[in-house]
Amino acid sequence: MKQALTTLIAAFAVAAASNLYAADAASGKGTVNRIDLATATVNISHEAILALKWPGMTMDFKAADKKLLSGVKPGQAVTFGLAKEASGGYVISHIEPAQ
Ligand SMILES: [Cu+2]
Repeated sequence: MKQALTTLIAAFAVAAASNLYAADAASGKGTVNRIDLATATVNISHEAILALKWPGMTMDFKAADKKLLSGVKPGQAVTFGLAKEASGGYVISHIEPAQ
């Protein structure tokens, strides 16, 4: 039991270090242009996302929860994770200022 817990903590540490959470399909980097809390939407000019074979582009992303958008602001460089929805689309699962 204790060993299982240790393994779990180690797995989280690796996930946090790689900035790719267990449920994420991909992670990306970009700059925030606009945030619309009413619709939980953020517009980002993002770099290429190789895991999804997306080129760099400017687009709206829906956040899984609008609270995720409270830690970032327009003009800021950010890193973010994308989770795949049942519908096949991608939503922001986490987003934070770039280091
Ligand atoms: Cu895009």
